[in-house]
Amino acid sequence: MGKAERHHGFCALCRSRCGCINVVEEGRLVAVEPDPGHPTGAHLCAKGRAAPELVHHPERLTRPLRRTAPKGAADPGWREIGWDEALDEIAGRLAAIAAESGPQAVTFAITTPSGTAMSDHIDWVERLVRAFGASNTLYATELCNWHKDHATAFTFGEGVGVPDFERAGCLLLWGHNPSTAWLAHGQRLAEARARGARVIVVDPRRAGPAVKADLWLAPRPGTDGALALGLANRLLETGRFDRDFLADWSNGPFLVREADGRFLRRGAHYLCWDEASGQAVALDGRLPSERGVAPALDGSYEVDGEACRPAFDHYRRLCAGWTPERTAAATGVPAEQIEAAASLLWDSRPAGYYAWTGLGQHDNATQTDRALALLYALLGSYDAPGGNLQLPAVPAPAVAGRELVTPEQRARTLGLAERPLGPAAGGWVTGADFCRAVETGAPYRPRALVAFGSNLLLSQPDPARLSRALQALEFHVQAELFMTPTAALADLVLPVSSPWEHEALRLGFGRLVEGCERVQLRRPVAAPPGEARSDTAIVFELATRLGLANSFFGGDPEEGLRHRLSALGLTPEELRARPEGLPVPLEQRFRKYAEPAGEGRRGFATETGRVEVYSELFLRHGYDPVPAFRPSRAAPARGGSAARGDWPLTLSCAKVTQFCHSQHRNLPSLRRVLPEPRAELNPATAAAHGIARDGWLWLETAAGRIRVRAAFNPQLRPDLVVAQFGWWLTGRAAEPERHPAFGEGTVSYNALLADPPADPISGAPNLRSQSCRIAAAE
Ligand SMILES: Nc1nc2c(c(=O)[nH]1)N[C@H]1C(S)=C(S)[C@@H](COP(=O)(O)OP(=O)(O)OC[C@H]3O[C@@H](n4cnc5c(=O)[nH]c(N)nc54)[C@H](O)[C@@H]3O)O[C@H]1N2
Ligand SMILES: Nc1nc2c(c(=O)[nH]1)N[C@H]1C(S)=C(S)[C@@H](COP(=O)(O)OP(=O)(O)OC[C@H]3O[C@@H](n4cnc5c(=O)[nH]c(N)nc54)[C@H](O)[C@@H]3O)O[C@H]1N2
Ligand code: SF4
Ligand SMILES: [Mo]
Repeated sequence: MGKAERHHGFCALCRSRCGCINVVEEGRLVAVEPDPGHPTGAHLCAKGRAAPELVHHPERLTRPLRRTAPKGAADPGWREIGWDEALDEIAGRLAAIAAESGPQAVTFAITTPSGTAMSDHIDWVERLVRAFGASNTLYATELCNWHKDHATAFTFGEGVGVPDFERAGCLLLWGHNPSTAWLAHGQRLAEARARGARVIVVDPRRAGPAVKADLWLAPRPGTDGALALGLANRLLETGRFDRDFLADWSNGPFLVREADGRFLRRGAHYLCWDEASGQAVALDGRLPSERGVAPALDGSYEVDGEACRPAFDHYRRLCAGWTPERTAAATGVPAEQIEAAASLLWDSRPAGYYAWTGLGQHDNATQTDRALALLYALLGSYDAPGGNLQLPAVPAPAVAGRELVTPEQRARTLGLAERPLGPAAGGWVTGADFCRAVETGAPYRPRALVAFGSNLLLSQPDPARLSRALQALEFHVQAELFMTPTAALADLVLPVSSPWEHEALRLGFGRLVEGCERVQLRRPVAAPPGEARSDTAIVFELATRLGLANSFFGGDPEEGLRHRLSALGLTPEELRARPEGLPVPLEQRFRKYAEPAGEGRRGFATETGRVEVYSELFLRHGYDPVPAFRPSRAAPARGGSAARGDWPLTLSCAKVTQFCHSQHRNLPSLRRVLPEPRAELNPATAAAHGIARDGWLWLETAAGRIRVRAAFNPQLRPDLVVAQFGWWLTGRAAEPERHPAFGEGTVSYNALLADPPADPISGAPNLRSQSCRIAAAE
């Protein structure tokens, strides 16, 4: 055995990006260990520790592959080709399609940077998409981060931020399980609890932090919006809300005309009712409190002959309908728990919160996000110490190329006409919109797909439909580590390096200001298998062949890196000499909305410059201006409607610690822990169906059925089943049996969802409150 070398790095496999020490012997990665000196290096999860199995996996792709058999053939007839041939062909085909049909005929897919190492490359990949002139990126954002990052901006003008774990008095986790999904957050939450912070978890499942929480609320899946309104109602009815914050910093005081729901304006100014002078006054850049104005938040007024009410009154009346009894009936959360949660939130301020896919994967997710954001606004903790913070970032120039997007390019994004405020506004196409355009050719037909990762057949709902759409494409390129069901449909497959095999720059690790300050250039510690290359290298090569070298630093990634670092006064050489990273000093400022800006204050980046209690933007688009709750809808039965009684159980899903999405089933140490797909259910429900502990069961929806093992969970509602998604390898890890992504014999959760109903604003399909039934399968 040679001498082991130890290299600083960070694990890029998920959002946590844990600092680590990579242990290398004779060119092989043999272990990955925590790096306690790193802002996120205190712990590693099993996936990070299993990295050597990933890096040196015998099934890694090693050479570019070309399909020689037609799509649909059982064997694609892969033939190894050289990189030049592959890249020349891709550039040639893309250029030809763009010349004939416009660059919008080429769709790109980008795998999630929260559950893969795509975070190493995404800026450059996005730059390629934008510079090429493409209008559509399949990015799973509607299933993943869009609500917390973009829907929240309808209320606060920016994304959810992160809770100030170290100073919060209360932490509210809503459909987010950091123990599984974000180790560094899980760790900070545990520390916060240890120093006495209170914790409230809203999750139908008692998992992760819910186990030790002060309060665990378990709503029926998809009823979160009603719960948020019911909680707000308790605070409003009892006067427990930060009235001063709302009066100065929200549009709650703005008068809304009864006639059309629009804000009352005088010239360019909004009006509020001043209780001090008993008349309507125009709001200007100054705060009401600075002008001695006492804005009304409730009541009805007549101004210039128009009947009107403050925006806040609309919200209050909406919430008033959500009495504890009605909320309890709608959500299944007992009224006492609703009151207890409201009290805990208020009494232990400042509060921080986080919500993720438990909230997002629903067909009512956008308004649920609004309802939760407004509940949070009532507490007055926004961007305050102990509240949700917008963290500082090192001032490196952005290279993702947003400035390259033309208005015409953006206007062509599929889904923009149907959902102008949704992901399409950012250039992201939903899976369903992509399929529809391929099927109908309207408004135009996507002809090619260039995918940087993504296992669409497993991660998107309705894989049968998606498979037909992918096979209808003229040209499909997939950059991958492994031959997945999705890659198997491609014309060309490109082998990519794992994060231990290429260099990557990380600007900040998000833990307090010290974490944000850390700039690290992770060094490769192993050679890529065969000819695998990094996504970044592929992007620069393609950009050069597409004549875009001018937008790509002459086609040289090193120059791109130098450019980014020069703004920080750093060079690649300096960072390479300091593999643990260097700090770029930053300052954490609080309540940035109150900072002076021009004549007034910075405010919030919304239409009204205030926290939007009432969204006139939504009203103009035909959506509820205050977040009325609409129950989620189950997918229709194939070929007509089935009787409701046929599908008596609710089906939801959650992630598991051992795997990310459809990945990692082939890593033996992880697979040993979780050998087969499981579904949690109440033992009483299992007993009623003759299903034994750990026994096999059929999980069936109107669209299909999968066979999974029963995992008993006595704390789960008896009418709920929570399954795992992403399974397609079910044999032993050494020789993984491959299952189809859909059809008989599949184990993929998403095959249970055919054309599920989608959120009217974001297009998020309902993945987590479906109707199902179960039967013993032994
Ligand atoms: N180990 C691991 N870590 C990951 C990933 C992974 O695949 N595996 N993926 C990464 C990515 S891309 C993401 S987006 C994040 C996701 O991170 P999270 O969203 O935190 O992860 P999930 O487990 O998908 O969902 C969180 C919780 O939502 C609950 N839930 C289900 N239905 C509902 C509902 O209707 N209402 C509420 N309130 N809760 C509900 C589930 O029981 C689950 O505990 O994780 C990232 N980290
Ligand atoms: N039912 C259900 N469906 C879901 C979810 C759910 O909770 N329930 N979660 C949703 C969420 S939050 C998300 S983000 C999506 C994720 O959807 P996807 O982005 O499709 O994620 P994966 O299924 O993990 O597929 C990622 C693929 O990229 C490859 N890969 C990994 N790293 C790299 C890399 O660095 N470069 C390249 N080129 N390829 C790489 C992997 O080998 C893998 O095949 O799934 C969504 N789908
Ligand atoms: S939580 Fe696990 S997979 Fe995610 S970055 Fe940390 S070690 Fe890697
Ligand atoms: Mo995600």
